[in-house]
Amino acid sequence: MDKRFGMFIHFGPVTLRGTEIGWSRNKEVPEADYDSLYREFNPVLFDADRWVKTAKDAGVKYLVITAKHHDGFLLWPSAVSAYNIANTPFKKDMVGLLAKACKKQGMSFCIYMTVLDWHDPDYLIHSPHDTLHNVKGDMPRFVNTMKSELTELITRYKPDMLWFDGYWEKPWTNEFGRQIYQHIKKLDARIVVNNRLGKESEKLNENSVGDFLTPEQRIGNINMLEPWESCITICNQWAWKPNDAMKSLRECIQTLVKTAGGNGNLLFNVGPMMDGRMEQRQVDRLKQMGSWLSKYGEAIYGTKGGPYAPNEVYAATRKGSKIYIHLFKPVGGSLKLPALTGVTVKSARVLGGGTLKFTTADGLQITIPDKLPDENCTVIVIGINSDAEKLAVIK
Ligand code: FHN
Repeated sequence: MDKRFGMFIHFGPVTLRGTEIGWSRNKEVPEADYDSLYREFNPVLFDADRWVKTAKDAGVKYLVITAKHHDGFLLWPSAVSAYNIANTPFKKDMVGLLAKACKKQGMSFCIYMTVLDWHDPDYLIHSPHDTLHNVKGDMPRFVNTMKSELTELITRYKPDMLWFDGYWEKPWTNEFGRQIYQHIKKLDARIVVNNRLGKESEKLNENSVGDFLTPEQRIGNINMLEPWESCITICNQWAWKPNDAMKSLRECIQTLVKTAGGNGNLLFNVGPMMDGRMEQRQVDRLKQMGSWLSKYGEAIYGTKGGPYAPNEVYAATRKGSKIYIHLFKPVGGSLKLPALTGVTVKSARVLGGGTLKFTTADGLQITIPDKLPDENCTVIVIGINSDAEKLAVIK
């Protein structure tokens, strides 16, 4: 959770069509066409070191690659299923190259794997768009195949975290989820697992399987008790889409800040192009986020969310005796915050800038310059006389 900011990468042969990974199979792309894309898949400009450097330049601390998405294609050379990258013109072990580049650059390496696989005849649903004609399938055999694939991924690439997906379809059960979770922990007890092995997706309890909550395409609510991570796309589509709308720098920064302000992480998704490059405009946007974090990262990494719950004007994070107020818009010269009961406010200043006048006569009022030092998100640091992390959340 201290890492706060991850990069999600959705990639596979579907980039040859520019449609959504998995979901466009049997929809925009006929099944036979989709399932033969691997024969043309050759991202010759893929450079693992460059992808990881792009992540580092963005201020990202962990990277999650879709090693296997719902279309069943494996981005690593597997002895379990022939539908894998070794049998493409590209041939190279993309997962292995990324794991190596992450290790070299000090980036935490993580793997995404789906528990549904519309390509595998053992899985009971062959297409989300045509559930009337399900295949016979064999789920126990399907789960064993998954265990073998996970054994390859865990023993070869030693991921720090496994990000599962696809829990919502009928054939998957909590019991299968628990079997997989135990299989993982037996191989490497240190691996962190998200909550999408289980059917319960909204809370961590006896019906859920996994270690953290995963709100998707939205910023999670402030939650000081359960670890959570929002997964959100920098564009609209998860996999690469030509001319997809991209989020503004303001929206990118404020999404990260509001996530941290809620005590959560942001897993921010990019979809590299068919030739293996990330779009330059996305690389540039990520670099702009990294430049913001190079100035204000102390207010994000290793902090807790709160004590003020995020809203449309500000979000708050805290560490030790400091409270960071992340201001999203001008406030007409004065920012009024609810009182911090039982606390003495000792100082207020712009992070990286000058001191600010404040009064605690009526709540906490801080004088704010009309022109904000950073129009996307200005950070103010409040010094108090106690441990800010012990304060209750103020909504
Ligand atoms: O179906 C997937 C989708 O393609 C994407 O991988 C997201 C990322 O979390 N998860 C599923 C949609 O909930």
